[in-house]
Amino acid sequence: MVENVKPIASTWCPGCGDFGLLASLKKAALELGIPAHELVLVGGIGCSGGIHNFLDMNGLHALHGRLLAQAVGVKLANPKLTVIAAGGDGDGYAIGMGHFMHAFKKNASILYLVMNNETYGLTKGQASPTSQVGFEGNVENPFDAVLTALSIPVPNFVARTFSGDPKQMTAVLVEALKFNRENKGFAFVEDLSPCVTYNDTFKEWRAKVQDLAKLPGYDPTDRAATFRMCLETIREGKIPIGVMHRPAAVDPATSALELKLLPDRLGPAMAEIGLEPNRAAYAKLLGGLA
Ligand SMILES: Cc1ncc(C[n+]2csc(CCOP(=O)(O)OP(=O)(O)O)c2C)c(N)n1
Ligand code: SF4
Ligand SMILES: [Mg+2]
Repeated sequence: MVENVKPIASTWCPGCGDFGLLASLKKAALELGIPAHELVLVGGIGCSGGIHNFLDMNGLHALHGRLLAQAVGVKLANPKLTVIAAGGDGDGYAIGMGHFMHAFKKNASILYLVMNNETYGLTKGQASPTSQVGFEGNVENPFDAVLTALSIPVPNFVARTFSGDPKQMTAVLVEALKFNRENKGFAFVEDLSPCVTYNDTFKEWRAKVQDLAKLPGYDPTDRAATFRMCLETIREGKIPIGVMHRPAAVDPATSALELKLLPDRLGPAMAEIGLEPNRAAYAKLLGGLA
């Protein structure tokens, strides 16, 4: 008999920003009525990546910085699944940076959630690529993932949320999951999720976040205009949040990459391997082992 091994009780510190994302993700999945067996969460390595252990859905821990490759693999194997990759700023923007950039180009219909706390929480608070100058001796300027995402002209979904604003976060996650389930392409959501133990930015971020939807001229279908709005908001000492890009129209048959999840492609997990040409390929493979 296979025993249920999860969800387990959370191992996060009380007050960790990641709890906000966990709660909003559950609400969004419930609101869309997504059955648990249709959901897969591929977690990165870090406090954030442990999120799949606390959810009653299929999940796995990927290698550090490699969760996107594994999440795209899961989606290709069975395109009917709703696949979420979730990890930290260290996982995604340091060791995983190469995969991060290419995920936008590939444009597979998965949701990538990054819990950005501007530090390596799990390994006890070292500087990460998003750390401010001066944090733990950091002398480099912080990396801005949303600006980078906006610079890649693909009809994808890009947003930033804040763990201190669960209402906005749930609305964004509902939209992102819908985008994926309609096979429209890659959805990237960065959540500002403070690490209360090593870098407690809750108060500072609450005072600084600026929902772009509240500014005049906001149009998330206009990538260049949103990019400029982000830069201006940053120049004013604020942190832009909200939906940063939402394509005006998407043709699912042509938008997603070469790894296109075309309606007539089943994916290996769904294919009948007893039929040609799979039978011949399988026999050849077995022959090679003889
Ligand atoms: C290949 C490899 N290198 C380094 C580590 C050590 N390590 C574990 S988690 C982590 C970074 C965690 O930071 P982040 O991704 O921001 O997650 P957080 O804990 O902040 O949620 C590092 C460097 C590792 N596990 N594997
Ligand atoms: S160390 Fe930081 S990121 Fe990790 S669980 Fe604790 S508060 Fe959250
Ligand atoms: Mg982190």
